[in-house]
Amino acid sequence: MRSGKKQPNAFLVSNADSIIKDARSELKSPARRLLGKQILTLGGIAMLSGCDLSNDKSVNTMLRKMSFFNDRVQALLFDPNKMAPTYPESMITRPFPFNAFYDIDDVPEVDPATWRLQVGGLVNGKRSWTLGELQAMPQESQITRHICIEGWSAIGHWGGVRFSEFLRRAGADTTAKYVALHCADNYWTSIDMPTALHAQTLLTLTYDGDVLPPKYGFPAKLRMPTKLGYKNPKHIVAITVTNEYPGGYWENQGYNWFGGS
Ligand SMILES: Nc1nc2c(c(=O)[nH]1)N[C@H]1C(S)=C(S)[C@@H](COP(=O)(O)O)O[C@H]1N2
Ligand SMILES: [Mo]
Repeated sequence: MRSGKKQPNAFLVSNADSIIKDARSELKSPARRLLGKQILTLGGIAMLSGCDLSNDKSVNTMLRKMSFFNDRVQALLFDPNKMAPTYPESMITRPFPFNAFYDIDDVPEVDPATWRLQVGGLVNGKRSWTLGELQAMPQESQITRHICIEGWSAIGHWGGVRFSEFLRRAGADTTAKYVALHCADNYWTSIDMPTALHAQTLLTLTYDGDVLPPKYGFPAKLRMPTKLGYKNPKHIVAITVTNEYPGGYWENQGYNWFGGS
């Protein structure tokens, strides 16, 4: 790895603020006002989380509890039938930005001849898929906005297999809680099942009509316009359907797990 490694510290420092801000904006929706604005003071949060906030440890415990609370609120608010905005071809961002936890020179080289997509966990008959098999499945495409937590967004054009269709073919237990996605660069993330089954969640094999280039995640990237950039794994090699919380590379360093956009 080279110098381009990023640290999540700045995010952690502003975590308290952003969690409170998130919670406030959740409450803007009329349905959520029931909860009452009065809890959204530090004192209210202390009461809600049962922490006295008198030292760093209790502040950390409070933040962790608020973060899980935030995940649950986001999961409750997620509408499986609501589509993320789509855009005309003229609005595609060119060139589309590259981002990873390393520099572009360190993008993993995946050999399509030997690459397999393993599917395991709560599936009916664990097996692996070749790139040819995925390419032979019905393909869809989308022009959607990718939003990175680091402060940029860009509109891109991805094509591939609807993930709910892939999960069906893979015999996944769609009543399970989580789908974990493991990548060739040892990155990993995990998502809730309702998002996995969302109509715009796409196991992408192409970018802008061509085979997905290495920098954008060759051979397969899970694209979810309903989730922030770090929830969209590139170079996927294995998928696990599970009821055990799998976390993720950035999520385990303080990024919000639900990561809705
Ligand atoms: N395998 C892998 N997937 C990843 C990442 C990574 O470092 N490795 N970074 C994530 C982040 S933070 C972003 S913003 C997007 C960037 O995707 P792009 O390079 O196609 O723009 O990939 C996401 N998926
Ligand atoms: Mo990102």
